[in-house]
Amino acid sequence: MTERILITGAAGGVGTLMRSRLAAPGRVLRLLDVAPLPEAAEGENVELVRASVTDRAAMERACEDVDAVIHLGGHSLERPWAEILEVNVDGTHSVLEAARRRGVRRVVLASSNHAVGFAERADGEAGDYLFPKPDTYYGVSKVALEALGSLYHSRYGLDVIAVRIGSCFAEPRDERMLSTWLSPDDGARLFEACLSAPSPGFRVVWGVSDNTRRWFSLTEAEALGYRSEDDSEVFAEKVLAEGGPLPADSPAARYLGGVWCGPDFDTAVQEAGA
Ligand code: 15L
Repeated sequence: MTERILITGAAGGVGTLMRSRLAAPGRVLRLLDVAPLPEAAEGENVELVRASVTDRAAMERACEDVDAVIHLGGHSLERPWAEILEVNVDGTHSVLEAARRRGVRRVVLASSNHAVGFAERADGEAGDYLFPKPDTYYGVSKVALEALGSLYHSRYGLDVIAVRIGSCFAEPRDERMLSTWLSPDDGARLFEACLSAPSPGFRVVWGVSDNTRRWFSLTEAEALGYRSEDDSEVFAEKVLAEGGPLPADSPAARYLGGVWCGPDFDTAVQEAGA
């Protein structure tokens, strides 16, 4: 039987890294984005949908005959409040509501370390389900995403897994990412575990590789069947030679969210001009 997975935000950074990695025999990837998506390559089993996650009617059509949704869509960086509210919060509501109406039983949500960005590194390994401590409006939207996922599980019985992604890039880019890195291959392993775990209910899991310098629990992700095979340490020498260590007393060194906890990400003050 053919399985169909809808991926929102498929043209974005994580979506692009996952497109080839989540391809599998007997699986159709329905790729949705408001931005243009690269055409299907030879032999690629994909359906392309150009739409915004905020367009409820389009989302309902996109959820037709779908087995599971991986919701990566939305702003991936800090933005003014109105934009975060519309795209990240309303957008996630639209995705979950479309899934409910079309009978999709499982939704995997891209949450972020920035949902708990103001948690202090000195407090030790960040556990699964660490209470929210967002560092930005973007972080607040990820807390809302998790709350919406919890609601749609409790009230409607959808299986919902919120993955608090660390830093999913081809390679770690700075010292912090030696701790927060989720290798693209591990990302695909984790999403596969989220898709296949029997009856997960509602979960919040960390999305990171088993890095030597990891600050995060892997307990809940491993309970779903995830096994990391990568470690950022292989990049450590190069990364530290390029960027050097962070000043120990900087917000970037103190908090999980790194520089997002510093003044450059104080959107309220920037929006007010004071
Ligand atoms: C995120 O949530 C962002 O989407 C991504 O661009 C990175 O900044 C990442 O977090 C991170 O914290 O490294």
